[in-house]
This record gives sequence, C-alpha cells and structure tokens, in this order.
Amino acid sequence: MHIIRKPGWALPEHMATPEHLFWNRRAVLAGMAGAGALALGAGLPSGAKAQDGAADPSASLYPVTRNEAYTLDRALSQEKHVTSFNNFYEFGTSKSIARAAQALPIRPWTVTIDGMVDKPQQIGIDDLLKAMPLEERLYRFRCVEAWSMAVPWSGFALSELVKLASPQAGAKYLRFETFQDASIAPGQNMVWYPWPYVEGVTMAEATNELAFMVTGVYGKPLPKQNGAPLRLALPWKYGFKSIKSIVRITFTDERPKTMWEALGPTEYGFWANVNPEVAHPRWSQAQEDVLGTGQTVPTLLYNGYAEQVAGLYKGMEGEKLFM
Ligand SMILES: Nc1nc2c(c(=O)[nH]1)N[C@H]1C(S)=C(S)[C@@H](COP(=O)(O)O)O[C@H]1N2
Ligand SMILES: [Mo]
Repeated sequence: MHIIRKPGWALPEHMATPEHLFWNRRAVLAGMAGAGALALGAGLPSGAKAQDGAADPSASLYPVTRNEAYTLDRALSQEKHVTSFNNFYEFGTSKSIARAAQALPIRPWTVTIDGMVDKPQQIGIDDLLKAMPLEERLYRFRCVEAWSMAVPWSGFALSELVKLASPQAGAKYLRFETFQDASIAPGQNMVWYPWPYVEGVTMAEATNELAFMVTGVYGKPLPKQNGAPLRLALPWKYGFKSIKSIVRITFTDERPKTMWEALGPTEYGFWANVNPEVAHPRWSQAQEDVLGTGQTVPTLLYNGYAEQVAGLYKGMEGEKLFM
C-alpha cells in the first residue's frame, strides 16, 4: 500500500467522537456490501481504475487551459494517490472509499443556488459547466490530519458563480451543502453525524481569486471519490473546508454552522486557516506528510498563500482564525 505512515492520533476516526470506534465497523461493512452490489463498483481492480472519465458527459471539455498564475514550487502528487487516498465520510471513515463512491449517480445533477440572490436558480451541472470559464490551476492541499498533496484541479473561480447568482447587498456568507441519500452513501447511516455535510465561507473569501470550484482533475472530469461533479477548493484552509459533491449553495446573512464545527467545535472551527504555529488541540500542525512520497516538510502560514489571503483577516485578531 502507498498509504503514508501516520501516528494513531491522526487517523480520521479521531476527527470526531469516541463512539465511532465501535460504530465505524458497522458502517464500513455496510459500505462494502453496497459497493459489492453495484456492477460498476464490482470487479474494479483498484481505486485508481474507478475514476475513468470515459462515461462522463463532460469528458470532452477536458483538458482545459492551465492558468499559469497558479503553479507550484513542488512536484504534483501522483494521480493514483490523489484518487485512491480520500476523505469522504459519506462513503465511510477509511481512506479507501474510491470504490464505494462509484455508487453516486452524477447525472442528472442539479445545483440549487438560493437565498439572498437576485438570480436564484436550479442549474444542471452540464449547463453550469457551459456557463463558466474553465481553467486548470495547480494548488497545494493541506488536510487538518497533517498530510498534504499538490493537485492540478480543473474548474472555475468561485467569484464567477457569485456573479451568476447576483447576490443581494445583505448576503454575507455562502453556505454549501453536499447531497444526502443514505441509500447511496452508507456513511450517512451513521446518525450521530449531522448530515448533510455543510461548509461555508464569507463573501470576501468567496470572491478572493483563490477560491475555486473544482469540476475536474488531471485533465479529466473529477472522479466521484474526489467529490464529483462539483467541489470546493480553498487552498489556504484545511482540507475539510473543501466540501464535495455540492447540491446547494445558499447566500445568507447568517454564518453557516458547518458539519465539523457542529461535531467538534473546539477542534474544527469555521475559519480553519492553515498555520503551522497553531496546533490542533491533539497534535502539531508544524509539519505535513507529503502524500505518496514518504517525505515530511514544514507547513506554511496560509499553506503558502499568505500573499493572496492574509488581507482578508485584518482586524480579526480576536477570532479563532487558525482552527
Ligand atoms: N462531503 C464531504 N466533503 C469533504 C469531506 C467529506 O467527508 N465529505 N472530507 C473533507 C476532507 S477532511 C478532506 S481532507 C478532503 C479530501 O479530499 P480528497 O479526497 O479529494 O483528497 O475533502 C473534504 N471534503
Ligand atoms: Mo481533511
């Protein structure tokens, strides 16, 4: 296995509460049964095969032109690692959910844009892809569990979706919601999680140049295990902010209650900006294991994006910006 060596405290089960140590086993078993019953999932030799984009109706859109403003000082992670080492609790709490995630139907896929906007709408993903200017960006990615990767995402600036929605003056936040269907996603039978997965950003964060809606990776449509057909990427924040398989985006004047904040308010806050000097209550954030390399490197303030985002947080010293 390529899976990086990790101390026990960093296992995903420890992201939440202790009863999971018992209940997860049931959920994992349920997940295996679900995937086994699927013709598509069964018989796949590996997670890496499971994201073949050939059947995806958006396949002909990729690859898209790389935006050279967003490149990296480090090697890209290998595709096989990015697409087979995942966090997607809807499909189980282990990293090996790629096969189970193939049960998610991604067409038709409707995204609801609502709340405090002049143009509320329900838009099919293929219409959204046509309306948005697609580009590729190379981004760092830093999980709160102290591992990282470097990824060639395809997609569009979140600011373009904000324009499409035409927010009203009072809108201060965007609230994102993942699909909810426990018949597809066995993890959603774990009833102590406040499903659906919810994340949020401020309007200033949403319109920051770095905020990116991801629809593809490695020059192909996004694999289901990575959050197809639409996920968020906020490279200066911990990975749990990059919500997957989004069905609804609500503009609101209330700060969204995120799923991880609801589960562990003292460990996973709203801001979740990367800072090597502010430890998680249970582990250091000073370093990160680079996925697939066996290397550990120092973590950077705002994950290396301070220049673009530090200004967003001026005058907010009283807030817990780094949790
Ligand atoms: N809906 C949903 N989105 C999610 C998660 C999840 O469990 N469910 N996990 C988050 C976490 S903790 C991480 S690190 C990233 C992982 O993305 P990847 O599997 O593409 O690496 O997805 C984030 N988005
Ligand atoms: Mo994460």
